[in-house]
Amino acid sequence: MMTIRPIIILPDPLLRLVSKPVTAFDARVQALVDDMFATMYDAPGIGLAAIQIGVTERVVTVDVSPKEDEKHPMAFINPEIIAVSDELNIHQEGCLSIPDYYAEVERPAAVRIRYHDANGHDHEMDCEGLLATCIQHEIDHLNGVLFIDHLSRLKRERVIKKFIKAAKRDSDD
Ligand code: GNR
Ligand code: NI
Repeated sequence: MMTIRPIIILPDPLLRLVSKPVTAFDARVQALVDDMFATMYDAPGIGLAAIQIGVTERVVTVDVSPKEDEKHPMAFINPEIIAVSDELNIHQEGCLSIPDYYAEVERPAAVRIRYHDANGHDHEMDCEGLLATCIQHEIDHLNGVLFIDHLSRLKRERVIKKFIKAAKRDSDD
């Protein structure tokens, strides 16, 4: 059974937790990955970290294939960046946990990652372009870091304030 799960939104404090490594590659992790794909495609988003559905485990799903192309689902368990390029890249980012806010973020243009697949097998992968941006955004989530943390303090605090107000309004009505 694949379940679309609710995505948590700023300023939910869960978004600031450091997620725990997966230690057992069992049916439960496979079910979590399946739910993450269902939730990510439904949103729709090009990536999702488990914490965004309230699960504090180091699990990421990504699909950066163009909408009109075939799906190319990728799951990364316990992903780690093992090398970064000197070259940087600026990309406009958004986040399903910070809806309708977009800003340019500078990150390494290419990264090499190490990760496990859902069966526990070890892999390394070179990422560039949108995939490099996305996987860095997702690994940030596993460490409680949001893309707004890469912006100026003024921009970041403005966004956080807006979402705190929106959450208050929602709890008042
Ligand atoms: O859907 C998403 N798009 C996106 C665009 C640029 C850089 C990163 C992303 S990830 C985001 C989905 C999300 O919030 N993942 O955590
Ligand atoms: Ni995000």
